[in-house]
Amino acid sequence: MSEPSIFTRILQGEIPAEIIAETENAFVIRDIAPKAPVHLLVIPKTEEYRNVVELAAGDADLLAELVGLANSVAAEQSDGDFRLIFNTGERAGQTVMHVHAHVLAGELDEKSLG
Ligand code: DGP
Repeated sequence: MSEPSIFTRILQGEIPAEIIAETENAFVIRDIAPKAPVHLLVIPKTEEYRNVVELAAGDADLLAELVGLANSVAAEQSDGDFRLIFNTGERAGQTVMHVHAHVLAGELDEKSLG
């Protein structure tokens, strides 16, 4: 087994982070380095899928759950409009190989990319 991802360690309480929303299969934290007034990460509890392509192929229902959770936290934390970004692969800026969606909301500009 490889080491648990940083998000699994957060979920298990090993690394401090406020879980601001949670469903049966996913949870939400604030990004440690926000790129927008509201910058959240929506993360499946399982780290089985490294990226959104694997998640879509392996568990489309879980992908839909992430999108629904993103929508509800964006409505709670901002005006309901949001940008949803899945960095996929290192050259696209993905640093944590445990699939997660960046939710960016508030006053956004073209640089507000997760
Ligand atoms: P990505 O680059 O797409 O893999 O996004 C990973 C994000 O995770 C990055 O924007 C920063 C965030 N992040 C990394 N470590 C931590 C942490 O310990 N706590 C929180 N809240 N966010 C983290």
